[in-house]
Amino acid sequence: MFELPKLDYSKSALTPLMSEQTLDLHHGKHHQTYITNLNKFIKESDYEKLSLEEIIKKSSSESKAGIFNNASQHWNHNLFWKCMKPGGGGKIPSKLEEKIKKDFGSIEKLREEFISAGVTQFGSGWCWLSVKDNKLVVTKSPNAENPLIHNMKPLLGCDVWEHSYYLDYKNKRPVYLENFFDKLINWEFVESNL
Ligand code: MN3
Repeated sequence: MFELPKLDYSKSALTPLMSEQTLDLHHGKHHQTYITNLNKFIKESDYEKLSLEEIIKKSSSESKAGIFNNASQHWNHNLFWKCMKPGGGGKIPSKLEEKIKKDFGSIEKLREEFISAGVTQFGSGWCWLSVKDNKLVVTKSPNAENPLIHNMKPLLGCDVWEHSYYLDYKNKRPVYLENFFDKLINWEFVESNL
């Protein structure tokens, strides 16, 4: 049985960039619902004994949409909560900074590509910084889809479903993404995923 992970910060700790009300609903209701559904779908099936990543890959290859969507969203949100911290953004640790400069040219270029991926994801989805064949890449994905199924290892993910920003930013998804990148990212955590 999968369980809702605790946040590493209080629900009010990211205010005003991400409000307590948003975290209450997003973590307490939306994320919990994915977990409740996942547990229900895999109960007494051959998925029950697999790890979350194994469930994502198997359900993707078998086109089991119900299992895939809920398993992938559980994984995505686990990453998302850890990618943020109070007083985030700012200086990127040196090992990750060097890798970003090597693969993107500059931090500014990564910022531009990452925000653009999130802004241009039509409808619900995610934008990502991942490693593919040893190189850092920015991608976007619709709905629950996760870079893992395309043989990438996500280091950083931002949720651009409306439930992630609408209470705090209304329709201004670009401002949400700028604040996420500049003031919320836990770069030490992102580097630890390298
Ligand atoms: Mn979400």
